[in-house]
Amino acid sequence: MNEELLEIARSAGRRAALYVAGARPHGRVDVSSTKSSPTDVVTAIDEACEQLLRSLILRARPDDGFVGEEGDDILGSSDVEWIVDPIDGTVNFVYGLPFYAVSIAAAVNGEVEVGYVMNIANADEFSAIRGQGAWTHTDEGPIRLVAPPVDRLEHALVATGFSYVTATRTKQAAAVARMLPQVRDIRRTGSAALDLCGLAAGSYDAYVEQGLKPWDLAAGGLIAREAGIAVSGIDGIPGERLVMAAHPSVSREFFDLVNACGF
Ligand code: LIP
Repeated sequence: MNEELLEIARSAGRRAALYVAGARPHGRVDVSSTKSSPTDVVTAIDEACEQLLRSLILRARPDDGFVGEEGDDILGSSDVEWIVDPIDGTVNFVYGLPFYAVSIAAAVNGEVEVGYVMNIANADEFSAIRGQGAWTHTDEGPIRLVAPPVDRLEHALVATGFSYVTATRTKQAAAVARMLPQVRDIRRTGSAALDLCGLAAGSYDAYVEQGLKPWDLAAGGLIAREAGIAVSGIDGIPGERLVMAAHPSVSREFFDLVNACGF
């Protein structure tokens, strides 16, 4: 069943990515509305992409539930719920920075079983099935993702992100300032899904962020875990309050550093 769910996610994700890439005008994309703050933007392409994903996925599995960033949730009658971010990294999409992704996860009885993420800007694809590993997909075929170890925390390259809400960002910036001297460096790319896939692919060694929604985290979190990354949060559970992730070679030290820096 999980293989079928991944094939649905991949097929819909590829169609949606083609739509978004084709619909994006040259230059900056018009913003149609905002959400949690004046900088939390939504575009008409976000909304159209989510509607496309919803129609493609529910045409294949009409009894499933659907939770998307931009639209009304659908309570299904099956055991499967789709968790979808049509464009993760919306600000990057608006500005034309090449880090924005379609992110699709399928949860069965509440457990994320399948994750699919594609960077729409460069067609980098990542996928995972729970217990069966994480993969990136190239023209030569799928390549298994196994995250590399880090020799010491001071050599860890850390990805992070910030809330759209000014008061929260201020606290996050102070925490990152305390962390920066104790790690190799910080990267802030603007897409949680691609940050987590980056850990799986060895582009980063650790990640910390607060304020993630289920659609930011579901697919990328599974892909990172299936590549051997420890993904955690408050009381060990990643969620909106905190997501922290690192290779097991430094995860204990990194999680202690996250707490010590005041995230
Ligand atoms: C984004 C996240 C990112 C976070 C951004 C934003 P969106 O999601 O993926 O990690 O730092 O502030 O929340 O809003 O582009 O779907």
